[in-house]
Amino acid sequence: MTTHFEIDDAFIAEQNQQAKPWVQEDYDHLAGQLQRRNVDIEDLIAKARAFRVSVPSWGVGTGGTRFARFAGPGEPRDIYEKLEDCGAIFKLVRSTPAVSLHIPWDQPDNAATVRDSARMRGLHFDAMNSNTFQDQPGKLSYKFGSLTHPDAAVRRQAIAHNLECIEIGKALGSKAHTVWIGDGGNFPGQQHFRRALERYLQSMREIYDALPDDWRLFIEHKFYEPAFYSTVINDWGTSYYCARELGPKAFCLVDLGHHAPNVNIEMIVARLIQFGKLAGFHFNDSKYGDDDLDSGSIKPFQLFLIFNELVDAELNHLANFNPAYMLDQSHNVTDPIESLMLSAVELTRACVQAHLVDRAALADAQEKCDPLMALEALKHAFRADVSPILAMARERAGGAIDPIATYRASCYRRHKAEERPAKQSVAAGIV
Ligand code: RM4
Ligand code: MN
Ligand code: MN
Repeated sequence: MTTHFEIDDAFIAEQNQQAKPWVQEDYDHLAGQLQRRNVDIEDLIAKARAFRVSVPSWGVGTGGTRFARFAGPGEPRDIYEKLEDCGAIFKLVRSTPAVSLHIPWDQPDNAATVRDSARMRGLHFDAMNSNTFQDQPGKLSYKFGSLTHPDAAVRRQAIAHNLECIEIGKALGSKAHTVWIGDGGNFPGQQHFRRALERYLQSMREIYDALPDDWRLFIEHKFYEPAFYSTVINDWGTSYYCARELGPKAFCLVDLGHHAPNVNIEMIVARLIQFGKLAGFHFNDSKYGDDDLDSGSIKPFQLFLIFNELVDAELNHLANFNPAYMLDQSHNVTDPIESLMLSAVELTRACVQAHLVDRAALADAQEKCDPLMALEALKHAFRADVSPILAMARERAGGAIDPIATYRASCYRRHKAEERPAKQSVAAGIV
């Protein structure tokens, strides 16, 4: 039997020893600065330690574009190896204890074994994701749609697949199911808009009815791709309408890449919070479309503004506010483990910065119609470098002060390259 390389806690602690003195110095300095703002740095450490974001199983493999996929060494070849990589991420950053699975990409051969393999690493399962945007061998084609296909037999097949995902999720201990469909049209006239949406609701009702009482159903909208003219669940308004039609267990999931450029996403988030229908997020970043770039890499201020809404809702104890945080990224040119770790760190950063906002000053500026000071209240928090807080929070939780340096020093990827000889693959697209 091959032994599988793991990054052990002693190695992390040893690496931390080297970085600890400067972190402590920066931390002490920041603590003093924050004190002048009447902020206790330990409160922010607590916020950083409480932050959780789930890792997508599909994110640990190298992604790809429509043109090519450049596979990296030691890529995970099955769900167990994906869990190994998720375990390594969790060990180093400590904020990612849950994994979101995609079926059939992660079709478990044996649910109990998969569950044990996760548990062994301190991992559990977050929302399930169905896939009716790709054909499966021997099955009816989704070329012209799935849950909204004109042919009832295709719709039935797509519904059955979603029900199967829920069954798998039950066996794995998941509590939510995310539905994203690629259904739509490439040409004007191709699809009857109203009829397609009616069919969507009909199909989703069956999925909703199969949902256990303590589960939630997440509806994910996206304005284009793979359909390039129209999509059935194109925006948050349509998603909200459907969630309301379906019932109290249905919510709207916001994937940051699924909006037209320059759309005010933080405002969409605020609206969904206000209406008690925010499911949570697929975090990523983008410049042009559904680029699936690393969180915080392109528009860190937007990310901060989104967290500003989330923290505001949290502090106000709003009803139905329990967002699920997940990453949904495609790593084409980086080591996916490194990208996922940094993304988790960037999300924690935005969360901590948002907690730093002087909300009394912000409210005061808003009431006094003082836009400059309102912006300044936000910018003051956004400009703060909270890195020492993030590093210290990780270290106290047993993680790495510098996750990337520790990961590289461990030679994890080289070990995995030896353990996992690559399968021949020339496929484009996300794996
Ligand atoms: C879609 C959407 C879904 C994800 C697939 C792979 O654009 O973001 O959430 O599961 O991509
Ligand atoms: Mn997504
Ligand atoms: Mn997407």
